Amino acid sequence: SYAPTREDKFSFGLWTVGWQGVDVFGGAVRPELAPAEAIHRLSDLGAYGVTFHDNDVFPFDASPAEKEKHLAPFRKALEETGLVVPMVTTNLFSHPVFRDGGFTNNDRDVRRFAIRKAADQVDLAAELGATLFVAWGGREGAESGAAKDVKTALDRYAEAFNTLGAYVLEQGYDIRFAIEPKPNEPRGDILLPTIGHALAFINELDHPELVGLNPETGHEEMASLNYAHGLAQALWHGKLFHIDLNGQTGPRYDQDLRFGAGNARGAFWTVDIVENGGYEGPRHFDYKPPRTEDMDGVWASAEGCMRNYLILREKVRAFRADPEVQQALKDARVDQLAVPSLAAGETVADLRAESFDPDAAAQRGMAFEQLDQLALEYLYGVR
Ligand code: GLT
Ligand code: MN
Ligand code: MN
Ligand code: MN
Repeated sequence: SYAPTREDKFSFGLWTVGWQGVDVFGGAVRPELAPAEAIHRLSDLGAYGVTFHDNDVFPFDASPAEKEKHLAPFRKALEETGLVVPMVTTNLFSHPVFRDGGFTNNDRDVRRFAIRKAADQVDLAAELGATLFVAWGGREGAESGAAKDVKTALDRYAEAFNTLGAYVLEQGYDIRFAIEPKPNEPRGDILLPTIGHALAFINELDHPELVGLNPETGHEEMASLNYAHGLAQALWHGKLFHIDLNGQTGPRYDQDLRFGAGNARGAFWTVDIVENGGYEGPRHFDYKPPRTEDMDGVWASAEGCMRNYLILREKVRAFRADPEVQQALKDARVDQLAVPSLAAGETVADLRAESFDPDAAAQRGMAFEQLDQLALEYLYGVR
């Protein structure tokens, strides 16, 4: 059976199952979902954690007393279910004040407010025991040319992370930040559009060790990039702090399908790298139950995310354990890539001193197709 347990570390954003289906062409198709109810339902389905934006739980303009009123049932549901909050994030995109973004808004007063709003949510993260703070800058960007001075905007973007990093250190919080790249939508061009852009940006910060990545399947695939490769590179840099799993069918609008829908082959290699690449964080789903669904469909899709992950995990394990696959890996010389090209102490002079016959080497095929076919046969369910 593919029934999830808490050891599987599945988590969901409150905004996923709580999405009412509002899009640019139509209004809500589903009722509001109280955070406490979402927590109970997700717990019953086998999740271990929930994540949320400040304004998924209390309104934008809530007074401190109103905040507490909304937080009380939320906290109670966490206690009753034992669900954890591994990650939190801030909504710096819905309110009209963020029409030009938060941290990189041209208006200084809005930037100061955005940093303050994020800092408030950092406090709540610490209180709830969350160790990760996701920053999705969906409104940080532009549709036009001269309106956004990108180099200066990056100065302000860095300033925001430096300020929040200093705040976390000063408060002694055990919290790190994870930037979530996205190429476009809602802005025409978003800043830090891919994993690679974000990795390079992080290196310019005051405390790069405090900042990593939260790559989302669909966001990389919207840019025709290979999500599993992106995760592998983030791991290589020690920067895979969190993941947003969902489904996407090629370069088009952000579909946020349930995990395993869309690019199924990509999902197979995603599970392979998540399971075997050294990532130990939550398996977090950030998807949107399609607008066609009622609440039963919402819970079916949440269950589907976890089942698809477990189905693929089983297939990946069987693939890796198969002696035929191990032979095919050898035939493809995957093990040879792990041998350094130069032995210890060797230099270019040693390379020049050796004889190499390119024409002979050029005769060798790589035997990759045979290996890939084995993977597909596991995916297609015939092995
Ligand atoms: C929003 C966005 C997601 C981000 C969330 C975190 S909010 O739904 O589309 O990809 O992960 O801010
Ligand atoms: Mn996301
Ligand atoms: Mn998305
Ligand atoms: Mn999204």
